[in-house]
Amino acid sequence: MSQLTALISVSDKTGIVDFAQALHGLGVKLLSTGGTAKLLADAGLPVTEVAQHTGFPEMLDGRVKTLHPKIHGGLLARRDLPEHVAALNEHGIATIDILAVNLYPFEATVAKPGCTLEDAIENIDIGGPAMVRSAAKNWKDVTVLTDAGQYAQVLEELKSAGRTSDKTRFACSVAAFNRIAQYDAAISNYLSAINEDGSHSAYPAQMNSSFVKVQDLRYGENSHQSAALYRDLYPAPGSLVTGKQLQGKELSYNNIADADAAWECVKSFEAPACVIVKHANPCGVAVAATAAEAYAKAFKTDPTSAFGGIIAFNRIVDKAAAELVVKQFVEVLMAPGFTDEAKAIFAPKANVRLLQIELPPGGATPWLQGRNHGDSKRVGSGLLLQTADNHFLKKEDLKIVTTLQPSAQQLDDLLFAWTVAQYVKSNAIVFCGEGMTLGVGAGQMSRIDSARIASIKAENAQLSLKGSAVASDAFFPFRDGLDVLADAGASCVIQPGGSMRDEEVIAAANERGIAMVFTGVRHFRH
Ligand code: 93A
Repeated sequence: MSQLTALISVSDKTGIVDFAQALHGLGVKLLSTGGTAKLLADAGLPVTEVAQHTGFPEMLDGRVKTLHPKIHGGLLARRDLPEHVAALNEHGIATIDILAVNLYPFEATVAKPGCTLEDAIENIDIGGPAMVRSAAKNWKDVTVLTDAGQYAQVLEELKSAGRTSDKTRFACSVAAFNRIAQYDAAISNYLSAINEDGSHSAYPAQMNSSFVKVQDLRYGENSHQSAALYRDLYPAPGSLVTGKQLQGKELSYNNIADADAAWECVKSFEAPACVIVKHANPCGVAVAATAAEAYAKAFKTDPTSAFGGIIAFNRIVDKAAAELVVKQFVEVLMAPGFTDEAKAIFAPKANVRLLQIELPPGGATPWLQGRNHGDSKRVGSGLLLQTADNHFLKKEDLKIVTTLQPSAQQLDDLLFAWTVAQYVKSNAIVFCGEGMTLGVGAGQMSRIDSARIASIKAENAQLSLKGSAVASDAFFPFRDGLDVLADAGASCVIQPGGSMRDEEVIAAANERGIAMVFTGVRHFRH
C-alpha cells in the first residue's frame, strides 16, 4: 500500500506530539502548519510545512495558510474516480488521508471577561473548518480527527489493519460536522448579541443565547437521570449562576432549581426579605426591619415544610440571622454576603451550602423591569420559548372593584401577596398579613383547592387569617373560591379579574365585606 499522508494543524496541541510520533512510527508522512510543524520538528519528527508543500507561503498573519488547491484537492479527490485521480496527477497534487485539526479557540476566547470584538474576530477559524468539511465530505477516503479523544482508536486501527474502518471514518465525519455546527453556532450567537462597536448588552434580548457548561451534576431530578448545569455566556448580573459557593456539599440539580426560585423571589423586594423554598414553591416569605426578623416571620408560615429548605436573603446574613437559621435543617442558604460571625456559625455544619450572590444593580424594581432573559421548556421534541414574566405592578395600576375601599395598609399587604404569588406554582393562593405569608396554596389543578390548602396550612401553623390579604395568581372562575377566602377570614383580595363571572365574584366580595382589586395581569407559573 502506498504511503499515507497526515495533515496536522491544531491550536490545542495537547497530545499531538505523541499522536504524530505514533503516525510516524507507522510510516505516515507528516504535513503541518507553522506552529504545529515547529512543535513536531522540535520533537525530532520529520515534518513538511504546508507552505513548503504548496509552494505558497502562509500570509496575512496566518489568515491564509491551508486555503490552497493542493490541500483541498488532496482532501476532496475521490480515489475511486479515474477523472479525479487524473486531475490530481495533472496538477501535481498528492492525496491527504488523515486530517487532524482543532480550531482557533473561539468559544474560550469570547468566554473570557473583557474579550474585545477584535479578539473574537481574530479567533474565527476559516481554514481549519474548510479542511474539516473537505475531509468529512470525503469520509470514504479520509479520516478526519477533530478531538484528541479520537487519536487512540485511529492509531489502533492503523496499527492492526493499515487503514481505518468505514465505521470509524463515518463516525469521525459525523463528529466533524457536529463540531463545525457547534463552532458556527457559537460565532453566530456571539455576534448576534453584540453591536458593531463591540459593546454588548448585559441582557441580550436574543433567545439564541449560547451556553457554557459550568459542571456535570451528580444526577438530575432523580438518581437515574444524568444532568449538567450550563450558564449563559453573558449571565445577567445578580443571577444565581454568578454566585460563589463558600462552603458545603456540591449543589444538586434540585438544589439549583429551588435556589433559583428562592433567589428570583427574594430579589423582588426592596425591604430586608427572606424566602424559604421547598420543591420550587415558597413555603414562607417575609419582609421586616432586619434579616433575622424577616427569617423568623418567614419560618412561622410553615415550620413543617421549612425543614430541609432552601433559604434566600436579600441582605447580608449577620450573626443574629445566622443564629436563628442554624437551628433548622437547611440545604442551601444564599445571600449577597455573610459576616465573619455568620460564617463561623455555619462552619461546623459542613453540609450546609452557603452561596454568596451579588444583588442586581439598581434595586428590585429596575431589576424586575429590566429582566428580559427568556424562559424555555422542552415539549417532547419541541422547545417552547417566551420572554420573562417581568411585569411589575404599581399601586396606580390597581382597579378597586368593590364598594369597600382597601386601606393603605391593606394595599401594601395586597402588593406583597401579589409579589409572592408570582413565584408560587399555579393555581396560587397566598394569604398574607403584616409583611409575611400566612398560608400558601400551590400547584393545584383547581383554584378552590389551592384556597382550601392555603387556609389549612395557616391553621396547621396556628396562624390567624382574620383580616388577611389574599392574592390569587389568576381570576376566580366562580364565587366559590372567594367564599373559601372569606370563610377563612380574608379582608381584602387581589386578583387579575377578567372572568366571565367577574360580576358574580364582585357581588360575593361586596356581600362578604371584602375589598377587592383587579390587576389586569395574571402570573401563571408552571
Ligand atoms: O487563519 S485561518 O483561518 N486560515 C487558514 O488557512 C488555516 N489553516 C489552518 N486558520 C487556519 N488554520 C488553523 O490554524 C487550524 O484550524 C488550527 O487551529 C491552527 C493551527 O495553526 P498552527 O499550526 O500555526 O499553530
